[in-house]
Amino acid sequence: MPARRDVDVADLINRARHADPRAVARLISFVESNSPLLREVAAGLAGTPTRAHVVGLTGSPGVGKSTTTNALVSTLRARGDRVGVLAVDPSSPFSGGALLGDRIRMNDHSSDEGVFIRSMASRGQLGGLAAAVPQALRVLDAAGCDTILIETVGVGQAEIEIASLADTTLLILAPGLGDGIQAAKAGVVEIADVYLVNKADRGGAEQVTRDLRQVQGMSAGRHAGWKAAILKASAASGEGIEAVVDALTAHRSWLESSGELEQRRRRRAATEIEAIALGSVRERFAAVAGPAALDAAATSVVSGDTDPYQAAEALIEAL
Ligand SMILES: Nc1nc2c(ncn2[C@@H]2O[C@H](COP(=O)(O)OP(=O)(O)OP(=O)(O)O)[C@@H](O)[C@H]2O)c(=O)[nH]1
Ligand SMILES: [Mg+2]
Repeated sequence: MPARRDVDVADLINRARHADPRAVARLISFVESNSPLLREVAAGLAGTPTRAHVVGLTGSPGVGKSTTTNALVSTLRARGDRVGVLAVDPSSPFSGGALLGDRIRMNDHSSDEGVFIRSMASRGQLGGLAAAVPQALRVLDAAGCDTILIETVGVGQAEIEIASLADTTLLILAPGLGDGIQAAKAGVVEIADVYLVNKADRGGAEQVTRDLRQVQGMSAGRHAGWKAAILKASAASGEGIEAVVDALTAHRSWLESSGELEQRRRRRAATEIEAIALGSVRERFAAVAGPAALDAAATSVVSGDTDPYQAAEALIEAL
């Protein structure tokens, strides 16, 4: 690896714009490791609005997110799309991308030049994944991806947040996991734009569909103008996946015609800016209020020389 000063960011971006997979990988690794070069990268990528349709896939462990991602990539490729896949693990700060990479079953597409596959874990990025994911999306967008699939691991608040960074959220469920009820509890039913009951080749898919319809009837949905379709498929064989792609495309059209796309993207940018700003404040705070400074302030509070509000003010002033 060359030293940092040897990196020609402009050249990397130029190569990424020409869909060079190594340049794309390099830029996303800057995002993942919170490289000091990121600001330069972000500045270089600005100036072109996002083109790609960003689809977030979420669902409990084992429902078939990776298998579905793989099947969607096949169908999208057959339709002539260039596809980006971002596998995100918000819950494991230490595993890094490598472990996660093992979990994505993308072998079918590893030699396809029209597919970019990257994985990211939350390794201390400034602003966390809320800031990092949009930047990775920009890199994939610059590389000309028509569709970008974000696969998150597990269903929890963090995963919901990541999925919400997408234009379209696909919630996957499967029979045998008590999934309809689980999804309702986790509050994910509200954020979905399309539902997929996977493993339809197994018994119980009908029941999950019925449960889901019931939960859907009780929830407000993400937007009044769009009623999320409930589809069934077997991602493992690919059966029903064409219809999923159609539903995703229909949602994209609706987003555009309703003005919702613009709104979602503004919300996404607002979240991203906030995450970067707060991350930066936190970093600066850590610099002035290291363990020693904090310890000294704590000692004054304990001894009664000052009160905690005054002590906090003094630290904030030092920013
Ligand atoms: N019968 C059947 N099995 C499937 C189908 N799709 C996926 N599976 C199997 O379900 C298991 C889990 O699939 P994954 O795609 O890894 O699920 P995931 O949601 O990505 O799992 P995590 O990443 O661990 O949360 C695997 O053994 C798949 O082969 C399907 O359509 N039918
Ligand atoms: Mg998976």
